[in-house]
Amino acid sequence: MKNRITDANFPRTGDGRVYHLGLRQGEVANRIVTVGDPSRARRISKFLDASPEPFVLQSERGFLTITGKYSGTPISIIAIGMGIGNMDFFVRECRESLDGDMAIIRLGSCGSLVPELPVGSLSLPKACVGITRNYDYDFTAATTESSTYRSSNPPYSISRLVEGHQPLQLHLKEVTEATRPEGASDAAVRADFVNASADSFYSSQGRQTSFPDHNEGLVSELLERVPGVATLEMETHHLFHLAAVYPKPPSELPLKSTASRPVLTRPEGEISATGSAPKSETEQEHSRASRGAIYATAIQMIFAQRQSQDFITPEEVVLRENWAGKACLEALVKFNVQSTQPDEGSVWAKL
Ligand code: R1P
Repeated sequence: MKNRITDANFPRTGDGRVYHLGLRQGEVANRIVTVGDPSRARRISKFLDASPEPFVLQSERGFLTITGKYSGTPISIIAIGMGIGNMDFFVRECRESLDGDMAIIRLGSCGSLVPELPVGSLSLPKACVGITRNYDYDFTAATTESSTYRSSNPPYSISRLVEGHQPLQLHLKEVTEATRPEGASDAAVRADFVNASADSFYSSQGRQTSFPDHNEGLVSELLERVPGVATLEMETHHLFHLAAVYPKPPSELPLKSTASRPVLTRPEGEISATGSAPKSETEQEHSRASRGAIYATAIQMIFAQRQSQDFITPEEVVLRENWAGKACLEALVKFNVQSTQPDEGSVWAKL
């Protein structure tokens, strides 16, 4: 830590930089592609406009932000590393560094549990569950009871479902289909499956190691309990959860009457996130805490097939990262996001 930090509740440096991502207002755009692997972020950033030259910030804690423009619209690509904790830092610290709506697409890798998603397929999950290890379970016990997941103290807990933002998900699917490259003509692109995000790559995803994880039946339990579950990774559930619970801005609150509300016009070709309407004073008060809506979806590249044990080749990874990465940028800039961010002083306004 090189800089002096103030405010223990939400730590920032004197010049307004958040503690872990190192960003300040004007360095992160309202449209964001988030990835795990920094090399994936760098690969996708090659599609950004040459001018203004993209801003690049590697934080002391390893978060990499690249902000520039794509087809003239400000956009950020942020590599966060792995796990729920890093997803939490990313969403919260970006949210506090931005005004207006946020549209976030996670482009990640994952494992597949179903034959419909072989290695190399793309899945845009409609919803997620979370799988967490239960630290109150006795992992030193000699055996795992067969009924253990139904017991009051199971070794793992499977959360209820949380949905992603469907308009953004379906829009991204359309763009992905429309930009399919040669060499991926037979790759499945699905938007009808559920994803499970686990708090470990190993134990909470049912992998067997020399640790006594009591997870032999976890994957079959997951498949039995969660209809449509097809993929396993580590971050998307938390992204969807934070987006879903974040206070809605006034334009998204249920309206008592729409009779006198004028219809908002949007630029042609833009996708509307919601049916926005003007704000009443009551609505503004109601959602004072909200800095804007958070729309989140994900596109996942199947790297591993847990049934066949297949693993993707490096060449197939490059092709999919380029394809899906470009589709994310394309989809985000065509998606309507209400930004109240001033261009003045921002890194994307610099030429
Ligand atoms: C595990 O290897 C990592 O890969 C997947 C998992 O969610 C986890 O972060 O995603 P990324 O490829 O985006 O990192």
